[in-house]
Amino acid sequence: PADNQKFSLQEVLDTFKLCLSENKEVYLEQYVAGWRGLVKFLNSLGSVFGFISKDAVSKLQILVNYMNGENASHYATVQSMVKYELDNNLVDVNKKESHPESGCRTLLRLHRALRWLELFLDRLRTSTEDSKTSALCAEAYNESLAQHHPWMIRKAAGMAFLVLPGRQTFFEVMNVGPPEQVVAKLGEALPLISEVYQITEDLYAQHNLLDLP
Ligand code: 1PZ
Repeated sequence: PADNQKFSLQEVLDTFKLCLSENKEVYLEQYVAGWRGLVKFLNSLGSVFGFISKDAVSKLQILVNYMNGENASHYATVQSMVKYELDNNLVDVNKKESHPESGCRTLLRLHRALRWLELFLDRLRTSTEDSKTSALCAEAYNESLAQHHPWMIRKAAGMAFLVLPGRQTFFEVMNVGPPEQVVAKLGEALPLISEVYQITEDLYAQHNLLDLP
């Protein structure tokens, strides 16, 4: 159907809800599905964001290839992926060598972007009618992802932020109804995203994976 490409915050919320197993493992399939929803949203904002969504899509594809590959069973959760790749020396730890596209390093890029999302959505949630989405977005970016990006990317990102739609349009694209409802939905979504982020962050910290090249 035509609205296949249409973003709904509810849908993303649902997939992030399904991300966590009973014992708090992160299912890769739902994680990737959650990101797919976000990419849809990004695409609906315009082609200026193409360079960002392209990178996200190519990283999702790397993960999907592992999930569908011969070692698929090890790529059920982030926890099983980390264990499998580390146990089998499939991760370049200090510099890019024979495994430049490990699942661990690929997911780390998305994980860092999830922190940006958390900060940005929280700013949107607590923003007022006259808030500028570009400023909210830039603040969230500078506090998170920017610290991992070289100058050129930071510049390009900063320029893309400038053409973000205003708060009202932004809320409309989320497809959840009037602003009060968007704010409520964001309040619902944030703890879920935060929990997935924190569990991944703790796992990566525990295994010393937070600086993978
Ligand atoms: C709603 C506005 C969207 C703003 C998104 C904010 C993020 C800006 C990120 C700009 C980076 C795009 C170019 C690619 C950079 C890559 O070099 C890095 C590192 O990967 P490596 O080179 O090491 O393989 N890629 C990333 O940091 C992953 C970025 C994913 C961004 C996904 C954003 C999804 C937005 C959802 C919108 C609701």
